[in-house]
Amino acid sequence: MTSPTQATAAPRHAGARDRAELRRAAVRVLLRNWTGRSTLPSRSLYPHQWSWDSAFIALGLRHVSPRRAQQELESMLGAQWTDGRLPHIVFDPATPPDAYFPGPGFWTPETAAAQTPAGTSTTGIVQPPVHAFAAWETHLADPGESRRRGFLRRAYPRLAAWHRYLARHRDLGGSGLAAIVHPWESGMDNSPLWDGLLERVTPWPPGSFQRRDLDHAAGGDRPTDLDYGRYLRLAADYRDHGYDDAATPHAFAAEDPSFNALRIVSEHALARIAAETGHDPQPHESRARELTRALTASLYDPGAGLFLARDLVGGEPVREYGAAGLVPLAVPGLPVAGELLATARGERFRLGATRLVPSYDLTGHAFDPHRYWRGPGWFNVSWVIHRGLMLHGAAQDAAALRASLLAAASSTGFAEYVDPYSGEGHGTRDFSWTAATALDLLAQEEAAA
Ligand code: 9WN
Repeated sequence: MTSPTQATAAPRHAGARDRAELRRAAVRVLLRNWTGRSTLPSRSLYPHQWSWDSAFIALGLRHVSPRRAQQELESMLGAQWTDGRLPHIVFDPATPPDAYFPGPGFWTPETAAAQTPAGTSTTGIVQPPVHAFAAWETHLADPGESRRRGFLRRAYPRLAAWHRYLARHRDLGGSGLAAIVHPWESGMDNSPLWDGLLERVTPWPPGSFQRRDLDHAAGGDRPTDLDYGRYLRLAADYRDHGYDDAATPHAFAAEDPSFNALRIVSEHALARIAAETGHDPQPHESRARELTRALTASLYDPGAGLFLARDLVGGEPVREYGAAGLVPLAVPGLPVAGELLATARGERFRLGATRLVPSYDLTGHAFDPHRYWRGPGWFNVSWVIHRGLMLHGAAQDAAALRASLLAAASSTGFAEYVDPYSGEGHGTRDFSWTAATALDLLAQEEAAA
């Protein structure tokens, strides 16, 4: 493992030709991963449409084709359940059912079929609600085209229903914050934040299921079979209770600071979308303020200078420090932004010395620079933190992180995640949100020049 003292600074500046080449390469990735109605995160490892991936992909696509970015989001919104939830995966009918595990046969039959649009096959869990934010930003890329197509007019009721689902069905702790009921719902699946909570879950026995991810990625970069056994148990229990949040005896339930912070960012965007489409923005603005208060009161830990997740089964804060706890930096008007900035620059995350923001505490007992969400840096998370740095006046840190993200996207062939010290790529390559966030950062870099 590379030690912190060996961390090398990423090149800060690149020439115009390098930038143009990087842009072309990023566009090529998004074109290759486009199916005709949405973008696959990866043709090999993730051959379907994923929920929060689509939102990040739209943020990049809007610089290439605002219309395609709209379609990306419309395709996700088109798979909305009758209760308002947006599923974490929309299965691509053109992909063989056994190309990804757990595939459509695991999730959809019987219970879910009644709640999904006809002909659509989805999972029943969710992912972080970045969609309203992505929809608003997509609109801004070409407001004329967006209005002509009635993009926001059609999207608003669906986005509002999605947020209503979270408020009505996922406030399992009674604080107003939404609970996740599966680690996959955090999007940071294998984070050490969830280790203690998962110990209560009886895993499916090894050998009772056939993973497909290891056909496409190194075992040392991915979760273990024990993790998978637990993921499957939780998903099957939820499925077998009809994905009914009140009826399922959740063995895993947590308030995740990242999920809720992204929800607040999207609630602010919903207010703008409401105003643009002739609806009342006020309820969204009030909810964003209330949720910011609840997030800070319930999950901020002054001793750590970081937001912690809360275990709703055990009723205690989770004393593990992850990048999820820095994501609230993207929340406008966050009262503890200064403290969070200090933590980002401190020894746990070493902003400026690391290539991307590490997904987990560099000094933590479970830190691993290569394994899935247990240390490596992810481009979408760093993109959100970059936005937070800009929002809270840390323009220099933001510019350095931006340059470092672009250098890593380029040198790794748009890797899924990178060693936070060396910048070495891990997971799959030609990964869509890596290309999409690079496109957006290139546009921001150009605007700042
Ligand atoms: C399970 C698609 C998704 C991302 C998640 C990431 C990974 C899936 C997996 O890939 O999760 O949802 O099979 O490991 O953790 O954030 O949305 O890119």
